[in-house]
Amino acid sequence: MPLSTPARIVSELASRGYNAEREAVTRLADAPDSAAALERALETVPDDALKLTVAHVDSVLDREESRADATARPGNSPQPNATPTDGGDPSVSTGTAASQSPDSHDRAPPETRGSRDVDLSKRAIEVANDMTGNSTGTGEYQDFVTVFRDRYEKLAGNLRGRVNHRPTDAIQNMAGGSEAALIGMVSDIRSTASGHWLVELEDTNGTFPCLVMKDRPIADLVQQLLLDEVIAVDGTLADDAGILFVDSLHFPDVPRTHKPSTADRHVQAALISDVHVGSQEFMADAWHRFTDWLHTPEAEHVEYLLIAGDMVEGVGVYPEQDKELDIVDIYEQYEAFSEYLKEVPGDMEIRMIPGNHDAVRLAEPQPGFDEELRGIMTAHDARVHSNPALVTVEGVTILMYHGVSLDEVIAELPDEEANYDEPHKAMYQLLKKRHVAPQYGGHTRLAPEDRDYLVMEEVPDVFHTGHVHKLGWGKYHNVLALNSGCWQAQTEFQKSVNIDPDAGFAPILDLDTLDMTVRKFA
Ligand code: D5M
Ligand code: FE
Ligand code: ZN
Repeated sequence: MPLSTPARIVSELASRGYNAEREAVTRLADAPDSAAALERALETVPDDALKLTVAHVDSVLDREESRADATARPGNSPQPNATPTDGGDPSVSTGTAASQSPDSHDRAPPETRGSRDVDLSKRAIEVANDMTGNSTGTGEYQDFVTVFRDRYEKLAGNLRGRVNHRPTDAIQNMAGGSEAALIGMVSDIRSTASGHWLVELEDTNGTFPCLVMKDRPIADLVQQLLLDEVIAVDGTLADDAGILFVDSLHFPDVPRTHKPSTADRHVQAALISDVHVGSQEFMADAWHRFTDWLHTPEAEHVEYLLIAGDMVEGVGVYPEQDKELDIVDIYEQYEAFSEYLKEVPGDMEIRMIPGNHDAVRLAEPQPGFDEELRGIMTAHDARVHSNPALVTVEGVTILMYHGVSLDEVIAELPDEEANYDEPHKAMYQLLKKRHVAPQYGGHTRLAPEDRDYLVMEEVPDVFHTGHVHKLGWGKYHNVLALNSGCWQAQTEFQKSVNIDPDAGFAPILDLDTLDMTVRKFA
């Protein structure tokens, strides 16, 4: 098996019972013949040692280099720079904005990078709800019926224990004045002439009108409703049983008792999104400072990098976008992105999902990249899952979703429930609705599949989105909701509509405590 990527080197070492310093893996990956270098480096490891260090790798690469130098043409000496490291010089970026001006950035040479221990045997990552390669939808009417039915069934399952519901057609036949409950998808929301709310609910048998009186406290909840979400209502039927007067309204929601899982060692993940490589506003200097910091001892526990979409700027995403493109070819954008990824320490595990700027279909769920794009992005064996996907890292379940529906939630709901300055609050609404993109037909496009991949069947421990380019986080019923900002400075469009992006931040999540720290690199 060719051992050209750090991830392959890492798994090869792990299969032979070795741990490795991060930089050792990076250097092996950069060697002209990684497999041979690995074999020779292992020969230099004493029998009782279980860790491959930079010194081991350098000892064989130095020999190789001098051998190659003897035969190579002048000026053509092979990679990498194999200067020995003292194993922990933290003299690169501290990760704070003030510490370095963009101009002082001098691509950190390997010798200033710390070499850190990674215990690869402790790594664990599992992915669920990834529909890449399993797309079945043809976009026919019947597919929409199937996906909405599935949404209804799954979310009704969450609500059944809370109300004693009847199907819509059975309610029609009940005696006027009786107590009744139903579970349905919101198919219409209207205010009546006298200011009350008429909410029409649809189940698999039909629809039924429900009236929420404007002076009831639950009227506030109507303001939080989106079309197509699934709720339950409890109330009293009118005398002619033609309408339900609502007394209580229930969302599928996250139980308040939810207990998140945590990792059983101190390990961290960097959760970022919206890199937008290829845009003139992509902040390369901030990115370099971030990746330099990842090589410092301060970041030694950051073993995972999760990217929630918009890796590149894409082409033809918005009108006039081409005026702000630095790279106009989408494949070249991914090639450039792949180069930026190579700055990340070689042993870090990278997982990504696409966003609306990436080169996959816009309709959600969005599958991970095709073979051609995967072929371009070979750095680190970075894997691309679908949007959304459930990524469980050392026991912590992270729901990754790009976040296009957040624009919709923010536009539709009252400001105190959802706004651009507090993007996590809009995420709370999605958690409450247990669906990443409830409303169909607006900003958010839907590709019907054999089931609704956008339902949150499982309560995540962490909900990670991007898209709105704003940083914000908070806990909702013990679930950490994080919108991770971006790496793109304000675009002309954003200027015109007063969007002030939070750019150049890297939120770092402790997987053992679910505490967050945010580092600024801009
Ligand atoms: O989206 C970044 C944010 O900016 C997101 O909230 C949408 C909004 N945005 C950006 N450009 C436009 C245009 N041209 N129309 C409408 N909304 C826009 P991103 O997906 O990263 O571009
Ligand atoms: Fe974006
Ligand atoms: Zn986006």
